[in-house]
Amino acid sequence: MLEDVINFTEAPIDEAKFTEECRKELEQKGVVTLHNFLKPETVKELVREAKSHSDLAYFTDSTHNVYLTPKNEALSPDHVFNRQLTSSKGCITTDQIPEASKLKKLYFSDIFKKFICKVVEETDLYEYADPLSSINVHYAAKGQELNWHFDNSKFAITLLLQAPESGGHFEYVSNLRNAEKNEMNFDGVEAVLKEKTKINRLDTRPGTLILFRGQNSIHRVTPTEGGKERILVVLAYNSKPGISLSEEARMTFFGRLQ
Ligand SMILES: O=C(O)CCC(=O)C(=O)O
Ligand SMILES: [Fe+2]
Repeated sequence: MLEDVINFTEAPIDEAKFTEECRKELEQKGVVTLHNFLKPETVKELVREAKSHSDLAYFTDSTHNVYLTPKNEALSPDHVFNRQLTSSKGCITTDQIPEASKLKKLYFSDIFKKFICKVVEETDLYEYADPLSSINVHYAAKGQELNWHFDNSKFAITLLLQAPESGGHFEYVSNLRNAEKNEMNFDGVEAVLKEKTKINRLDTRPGTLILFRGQNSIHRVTPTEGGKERILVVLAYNSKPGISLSEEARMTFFGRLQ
């Protein structure tokens, strides 16, 4: 039952009025935050489940530019396009999440997909064709962070399961570039990296769902502080069936292809 997963009183995602409010909010702000989206007992269950599989997590200490692209040798090594940032992220993949998990119930639910379709203005949404990329559980222990980047995908859905004692904040600057027009906004990115721009921070708590347009909005997650790890779920969909995450990205994030 989806009612066991989603708190429909706080987030009536099956209602047209609520759905339209979320669509408008995403259009205007590039982000929708739904607190208490997950039922408290579901959060507890999912934390327990995530912890029981954390030994399977693949951790990478990767370096990347903010655009998540290979270097451009035509530009100097210290050009902002080539600036290398470090991220340490560990996650488990769709195939490592139990079939009976409430995460799968949510991800494959028609009601949830229909809601997301309307909010992001897509006709249909499909799972990834590869067995790894649709649902990921991320773990960030003390000192681990996800550095500044723009996403490759048009939108992302996250669910925070466990917040650290401090740190682990999701920070962003909206509409810093225009990927559709191939605008990179090097000066804008430079200003963010030098912390000369006003940076926004999202208020997120265990059970909060965030729907975020990260392709044009630069964002990061600050280092976890304290002994309690940050645990977060990413749900990813495609607008067309049969699409796999690129082999390069799968090797970087998961260390394997399947
Ligand atoms: O951990 C988060 O809150 C955001 C994750 C993220 O930005 C990403 O996976 O691209
Ligand atoms: Fe991201």
